[in-house]
Formats: sequence, structure tokens, C-alpha cells
Amino acid sequence: MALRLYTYWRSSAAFRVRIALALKGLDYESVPRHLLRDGGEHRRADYLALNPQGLVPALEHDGTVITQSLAICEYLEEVFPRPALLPAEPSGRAAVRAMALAVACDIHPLNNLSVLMYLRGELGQGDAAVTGWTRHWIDRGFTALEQLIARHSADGLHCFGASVTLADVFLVPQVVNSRRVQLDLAPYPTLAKVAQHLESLPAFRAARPEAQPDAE
Ligand SMILES: N[C@@H](CCC(=O)N[C@@H](CS)C(=O)NCC(=O)O)C(=O)O
Repeated sequence: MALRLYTYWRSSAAFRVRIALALKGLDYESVPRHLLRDGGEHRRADYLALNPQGLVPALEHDGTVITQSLAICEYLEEVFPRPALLPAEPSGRAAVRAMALAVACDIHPLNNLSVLMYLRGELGQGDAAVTGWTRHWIDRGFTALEQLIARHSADGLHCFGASVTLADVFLVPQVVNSRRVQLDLAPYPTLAKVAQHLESLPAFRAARPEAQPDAE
């Protein structure tokens, strides 16, 4: 039953998995991979052998390696079903997955470390342009999520219904990332209120970057 998470304290994709593990009350060994030190520990051959994409997180469970945060979270959901992080009915499950994917596929990849390094390096962009780029894509995603959360939340404290789902697990790390570029959340009041509530919950607090053993 041993779980080992390859993680980095500032990685928002790893943050998602840390939240899911904490919500399910699962103990795990944390194996940090520093994304900047020595050209990136996630680029070393031993890690690429585990995850050929060279991205964190990766989860090892009894010798099986799983990559991609959503695949990891869905795996945890299937193997450790309680508490459930997906609603029971298919339409609800689809709505939750759609919100999680809005973060994982349409916001976060455009703000990933290697993308920002390419903008700075190969494309010669400066701080202002790179920050503007990051803000632009988060704003576009949050504008849509604001409406989706208003549509699906039952209590104004969760993205869907009145309990924590994978949509919440994916939202909070992206909100934390948005603070790194001083994005004002005022235009997304429903999203901001949900995030504020979620960030007060023990599992989200335990998983936050500053609480990780490798935090600098
Ligand atoms: N879609 C992947 C994204 C993983 C990802 O982009 N991880 C980032 C950290 S948040 C990373 O490893 N970046 C290293 C790099 O870009 O070189 C997932 O959800 O797991």
C-alpha cells in the first residue's frame, strides 16, 4: 500500500495531488524534485525513466507509476473511493471533470515553467510581457470558471454541489498561482469566495506549497 509522490513544493500540478491525498487521509512518502536546481532534477535520467514527460507530479503505488495529475487523482478516486471526489451521477461527474480540465488543459499549460522559459529565452520576452501573458490566460479561464461555478455550486462554497470535488482540488492551486502574478480576483467573486473557503480546510492547508518539507 506504499504511496510515493514525486513533487515540488511550488508545483501546482503536484499541489492538486497533495490535496487529493490529504482529503482521502492517505499517508505517502514525499520525494521532492527541484525544478530549477542543476538544470532541473525532473530532467535527470532516473526521473525520466519514471516519467518520460519530465514533469511533476508522478505517483508510485506498490511499484506502479502514474503520471498526469488528473489521471493520478482519478486513480486515487478508484482505489480509495472514500470520501468521494466525484459526484455519483454522470452529468455531475462530467461537470466536475470539465472544471478540473479547464484548469489542467486550458489555463495551467500556458503558464508552465518551460513555456515561460521559452517566452523569455527563445522568444526574447521580458518580465512585463511574460507576466501579462500569464495574467491573460488565467483571466480567460477564470472568467469562464466564474460562470461554471455559479451554475453548479449549491452553497457558494464549492465549485459543484455542497461538498469538495476534483473541481475544487484543481481550482485552489491555480488561484495560488494567480497570486504570483498579482491577479486581482475581484472580477470573479463567486470563484474567489469558493477558493477562500477551500483554502481554510485542513487538507488544502496541509497541501499548500509553504507547508511542504522542501519549501524554500
Ligand atoms: N498536465 C500535467 C502538468 C504537469 C506540469 O506541468 N508540471 C510542472 C510543474 S507544475 C512541471 O513539472 N514543470 C517542469 C517544466 O516545465 O520543465 C499534470 O497535470 O500533471
